[in-house]
Amino acid sequence: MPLVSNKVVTIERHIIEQEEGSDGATGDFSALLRDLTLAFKIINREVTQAGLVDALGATGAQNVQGEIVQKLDAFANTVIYRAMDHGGHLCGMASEEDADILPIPDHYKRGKYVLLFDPLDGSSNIDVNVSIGTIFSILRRVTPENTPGTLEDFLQPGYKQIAAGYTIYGPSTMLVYTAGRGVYGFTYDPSVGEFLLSHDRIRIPAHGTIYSVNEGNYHKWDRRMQAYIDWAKSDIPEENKKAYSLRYIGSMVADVHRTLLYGGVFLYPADIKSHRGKLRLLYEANPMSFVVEQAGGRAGDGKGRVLEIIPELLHQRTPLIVGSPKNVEEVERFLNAD
Ligand code: AHM
Ligand code: MG
Repeated sequence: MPLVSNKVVTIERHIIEQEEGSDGATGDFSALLRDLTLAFKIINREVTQAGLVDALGATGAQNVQGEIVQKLDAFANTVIYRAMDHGGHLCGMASEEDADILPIPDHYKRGKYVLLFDPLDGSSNIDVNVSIGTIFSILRRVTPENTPGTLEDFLQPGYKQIAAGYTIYGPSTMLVYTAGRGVYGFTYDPSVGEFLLSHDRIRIPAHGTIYSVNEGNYHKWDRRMQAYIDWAKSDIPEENKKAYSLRYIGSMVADVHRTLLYGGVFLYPADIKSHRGKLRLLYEANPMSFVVEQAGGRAGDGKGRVLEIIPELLHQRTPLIVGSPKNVEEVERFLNAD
């Protein structure tokens, strides 16, 4: 993958340059992404301090600033809402943490986009210092301008996304996004407080040798899914195939990020307990599928393309198979077998 050579490009500059090249650009969209970036920086600050909360906030209930210590996912949720409610770019938001649409307060201007987000994905990893992430998706509203956003604005298929991406809080913090013209990755430099372009035009390998799935669910899967996993971890000399490696972090952002860079496949299939899988279509599957497709990958639910699913519910779940095009085809071959 080509690393950027000599130019230092902040995410802000990059977004502006991208928007300048598109028809009918008003700067509105750049400003929206800029506001979102601020929220990610604040969340990053808190996530990287997480282990210190107990040490510093000895009384338990308050941190060093005298604020009530919130759980990190609730904190991230509040930060994104507060960073985005007054910019004038959105007519509503929806979060994995909230049952209903989050309205824009009446005293703020309403804009032409809606934002959907998972404020801190990978909840089981939050307290153990393992990579977690924020996922976002932006759609253009379909209801009349200057009115409050309604469910109709949110329940749009994933191929209508204007932009999507994620921030991964790991050994370093990275923001990866697409606005429909390729995928770009920025690494956060805390010393200057900026996300700097580090991964230009990311392309996923056509095929990889890693599969990523919670194999503890094996006995709850359909036999076709079991057959794929059995095949994936087998040496098959007549096919010239070696056993794939298994990597599973349990944070979708981290597992998909690795898949994007190294190739392979990430799966969260349906099982006998969860007939529609676990992951949420609007906050998790759609944005990650958009990113991976834009990088040359593929994303399906076992029946068709994830981005073509017509959502019926805000918190709808979907099975997900996402990654290198050839790996996803391999899975689909098994799932479509008799
Ligand atoms: P969350 O939104 O509660 O964090 O759940 C989503 C996460 C994904 O990041 C991850 O891929 C998956 O749940 C892991 O689930 P499991 O623990 O069943 O393997
Ligand atoms: Mg989640």
